[in-house]
Amino acid sequence: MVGVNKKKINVGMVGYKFMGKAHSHAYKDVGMFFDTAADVVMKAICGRDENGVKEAADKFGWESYETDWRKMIAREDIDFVDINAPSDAHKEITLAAIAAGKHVFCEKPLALNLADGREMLAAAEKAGVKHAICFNYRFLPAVQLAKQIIDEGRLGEIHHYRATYLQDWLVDPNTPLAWRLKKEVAGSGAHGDINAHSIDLARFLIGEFDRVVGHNRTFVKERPLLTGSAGGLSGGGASTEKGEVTVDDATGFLADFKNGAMGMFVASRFAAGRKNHNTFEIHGSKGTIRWDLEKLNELEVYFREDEPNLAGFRRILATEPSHKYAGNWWPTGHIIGYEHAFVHIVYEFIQHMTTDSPFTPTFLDGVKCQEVLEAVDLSIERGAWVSVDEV
Ligand code: SOE
Repeated sequence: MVGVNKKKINVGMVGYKFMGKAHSHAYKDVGMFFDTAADVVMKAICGRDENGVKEAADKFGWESYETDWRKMIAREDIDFVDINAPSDAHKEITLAAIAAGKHVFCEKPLALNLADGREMLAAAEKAGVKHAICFNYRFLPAVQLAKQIIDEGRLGEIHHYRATYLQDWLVDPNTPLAWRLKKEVAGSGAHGDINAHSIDLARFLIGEFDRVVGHNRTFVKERPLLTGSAGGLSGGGASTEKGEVTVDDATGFLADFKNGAMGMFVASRFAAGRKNHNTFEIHGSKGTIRWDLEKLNELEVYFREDEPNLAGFRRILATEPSHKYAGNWWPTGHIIGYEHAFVHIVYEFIQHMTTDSPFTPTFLDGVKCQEVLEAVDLSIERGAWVSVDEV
């Protein structure tokens, strides 16, 4: 609820394309649907291309725009900095924001590598600023319900955790060489980009990883260079010149969890027909739950205690007021979408910054995720299992 006498909290954001739009929407909507402890003010949006960032400021409703993030971070009227520029910029911008005493909200993956992520976490903790990483999928009502079911023991002992994150935006070899395909910019390909989400959801839902062993592929080794800027996953023009793809197109791995569960993960951008197929299926001694981002309001459940002649999977539509966050939107059955998870994480981080309420995922979760990502990479180099505690 927006109030005349409420405190204000001013955000400055670096990035204005795909995630910049999703985060801008969250800042605009959050006060309309959630009773925040402070009203968030969209003070400044920052991007290198003045025409592009000016258009975004006008379209998304930012009070001002900057083309130099250092200038924006130095502004007295900025309380926290949202970093959703490409991954190679996360560390430098985040460390500068922390040094300026700002709270920080960073898109995933936290950094290009584990050492950088650990440096960012240490800096945030030393400075005493609040820090968050945007693992948005934790904040969907059906995923929150899955966690409640597991935490209440309704699945019993967890035996299996299986996750896929499948897209198909690169299956065409003529799709240009976007920044997500360059190791020096993205850090890794499907692995750091979307296995990161599956790893975070697994940690959120069933706990810590013990050891992993993986494999990966780069199916298309070179692609047309990109001409012009591409906002989303692809788009932009294709040059006649080609450049090398320096990241994985797909990475799969097996995992053992510290609680004894067995894990299987695969992330691919070559799964023709799968558009944003982020799924998990969890089997326990008392039953099973399954979730699919492409049907994000639904949770499939199976409980062994059901009468045998009535036993079977059933679909729970997580839109009841009792389902976390769902009640803030619409009456039951009026479903929500991908963008609403960003509103929820923004709400929780605003509360964390202004009331010191509990909040995860913080940079620690970003580092824990990076540890699993790098343990998988090391296992691929060695061709053998790697303990996550080793990296
Ligand atoms: C591209 O794979 C992407 O935009 C990811 O970067 C996001 O984190 C994911 O939520 C959707 O797909």
